[in-house]
Amino acid sequence: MRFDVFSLFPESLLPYLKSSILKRAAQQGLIEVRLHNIRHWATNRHRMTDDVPYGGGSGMVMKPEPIFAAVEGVLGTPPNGPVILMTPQGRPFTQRVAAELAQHPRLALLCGHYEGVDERVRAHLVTDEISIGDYVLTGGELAALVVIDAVSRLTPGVLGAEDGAQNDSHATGLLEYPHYTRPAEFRSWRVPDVLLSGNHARIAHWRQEQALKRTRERRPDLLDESQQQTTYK
Ligand code: 6GU
Repeated sequence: MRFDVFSLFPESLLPYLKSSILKRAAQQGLIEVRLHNIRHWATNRHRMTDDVPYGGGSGMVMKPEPIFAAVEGVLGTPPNGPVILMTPQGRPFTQRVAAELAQHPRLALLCGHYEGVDERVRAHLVTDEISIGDYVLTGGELAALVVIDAVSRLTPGVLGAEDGAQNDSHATGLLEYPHYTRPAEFRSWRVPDVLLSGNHARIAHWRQEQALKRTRERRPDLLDESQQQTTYK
């Protein structure tokens, strides 16, 4: 899986990409993340990447020229593969969307900043828009990291075991059952007997029951099959 990230602050993604599982995945050649600074494609006198909004109002808007030049320069004209704008106005990011994106060999992630990007970028360059939740971030960089992380761990080989992601919360449609490790007793709190029983059928049954109970208590909305998926563009 290859990711091309377009941002005014691409270095802000580095520490996370250089840690733990994503670092190892990149070292093994399973993922490749290329970071592109949009400012490098700004050709005006002060390498300006934003400007005041037509019609007035507060905040700055990211100019279209450097964004088109950056994305088309890296991905061709028209761009090869999805070009995803990270924005609170996008479709909600879910495990299902992560699985859908993981089917592509290559994703471009465009991080907005300030009040947003010129509408012509959304209308004529971007093929998808994603939000990671109903709150507003200062920019799309953290959201891009969230997408890279969730999609990478669905990329074959990135997680240790072949079926590493199969039982995740949300992958099954349910929250995960409780996990325990040694010691069997810690500060008088004991691990449930069933998990020490060695009876794999009983353990599987208990886990399924716990997953259902937990989902009912915490996220009853996940059990509601009438839920609809948002589609976009
Ligand atoms: Cl993708 N970007 C920004 N700036 N804020 C967000 C978001 C994205 N998703 C939720 N809030």
